[in-house]
Amino acid sequence: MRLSRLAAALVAALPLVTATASAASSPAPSPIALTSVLPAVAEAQPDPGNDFRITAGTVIVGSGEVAGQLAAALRPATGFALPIGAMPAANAITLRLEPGHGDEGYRLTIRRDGVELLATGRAGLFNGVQTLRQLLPPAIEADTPQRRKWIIPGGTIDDRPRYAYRGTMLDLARHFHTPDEIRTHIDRISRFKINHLHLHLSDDQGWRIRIDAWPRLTEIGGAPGTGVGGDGGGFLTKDDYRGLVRYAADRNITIVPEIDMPGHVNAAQIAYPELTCDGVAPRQRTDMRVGYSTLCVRDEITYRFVEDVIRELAEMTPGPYLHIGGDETFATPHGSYLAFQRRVLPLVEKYGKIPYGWHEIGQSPASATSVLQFWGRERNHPAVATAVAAGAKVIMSPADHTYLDMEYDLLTPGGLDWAGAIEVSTAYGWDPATLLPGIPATSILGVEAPLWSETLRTEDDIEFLAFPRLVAIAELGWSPRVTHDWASFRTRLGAYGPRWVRDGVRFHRSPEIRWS
Ligand code: TNX
Repeated sequence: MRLSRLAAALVAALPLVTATASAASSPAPSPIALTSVLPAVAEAQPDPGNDFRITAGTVIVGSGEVAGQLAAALRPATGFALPIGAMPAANAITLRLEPGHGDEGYRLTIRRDGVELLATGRAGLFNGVQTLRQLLPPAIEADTPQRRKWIIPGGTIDDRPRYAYRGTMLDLARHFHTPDEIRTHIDRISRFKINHLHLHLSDDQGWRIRIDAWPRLTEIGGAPGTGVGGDGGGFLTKDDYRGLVRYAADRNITIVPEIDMPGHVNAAQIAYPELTCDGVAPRQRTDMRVGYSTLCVRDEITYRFVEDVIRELAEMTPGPYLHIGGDETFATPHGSYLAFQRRVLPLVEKYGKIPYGWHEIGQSPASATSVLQFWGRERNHPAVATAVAAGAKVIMSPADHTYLDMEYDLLTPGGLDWAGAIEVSTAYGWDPATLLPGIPATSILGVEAPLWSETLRTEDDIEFLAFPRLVAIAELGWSPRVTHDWASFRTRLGAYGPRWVRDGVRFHRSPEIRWS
């Protein structure tokens, strides 16, 4: 009797013993869902029994630069060696090129015995690596070894962008940002598959890029005190700029340079008074008004200046776009504006670049081969519709949804308010394909969120206004419309918070989001 009771107890305990034994040999399931990625992935098939665990014996297999980037991202927190090899191996994360995944798409397969990342080219591999990093726990962001299990949820992701252009802009003219600050920003934005960084390099307050043929532009326009309110100042040398172009390219980001003209040129005219119609240097302006300056459209020297600037910028810019501004030209008569664009838009093409400008350039018939950056708040825009019908393409930056320099609400510090307060739900709550009636979806190249810098100086200021809103714009640009879902977005964003905390990013803790 006693014996059989003992036997029964033993039998009852058996499954428990077995369960404990199997838990020790296979990892606890990943707490992270395959679908938790920002921006949302196009397709995901979870396979919960098939999680992969990174261990001290894991190797990274791949011959290109992205394999090195992955290893560098995972080594600090795991403390593992994660050697890189070229030959197939067990317990490996394998990166491999294979046609059929599009310019930037990738396929990620995660199984107990290994991870495989496939892409047509380097850009797709880079994007897949960003996804992989988010599938690991937030502690992976730490820069010292963390004692924990590194489990990646099993399954397959097939991902690709909705739009080819997903951008953001930094304004170096109103407040200069140093190359170091720009590199840090590039690191942060590249995590969300942003692939263009537009640099606003000149404005009334300052001129921030060296042009050899017109050296006083930066000697005077980049001097100390040329930021808004007499702050800061500074400029990029050509080496700085080329270095940034390379740094960005390594992170799948194309630099888009902008010289704003024919308005927003006060700094240039102080340096070279011959660029005004009366030849008299204007007084220095570091206030925040716009629309008071204009190049002298009837003078030939204006076009020598513009051509030199375009040529030198094009020479150091491998990307396809050259942005010529064209906004808020209240001091340029309409006819003069059209005459200016008729000469200047073809000059951009002469130097091998696609002309890109604020949507006002759409008033010019010469803009048919250009890209218009729509920044308006109005939704009916006949001039833009006409330019698009003639062939122009559009990048969507509606100020009331994408302007990262607008305040979040009445209480948060920094930012302007002319386009309204923009909380995360406002940044997320629109569709680039349907915002402007009469613009066919095929004419829209993508989205961009500009960050004007009248009210910001430091890296912290940049981060606070950019994050988390920029992630909403990144998702509108990357993820298929069928994935658009505020409830899902805010959950995924809330779960991302600890990564920014680990990474030292001073993001806005929006009350709309439940931050974990
Ligand atoms: C409008 S948007 C501007 C900029 C200002 C910005 C401030 C656009 C094309 N021009 O000159 O910096 O508002 O939000």
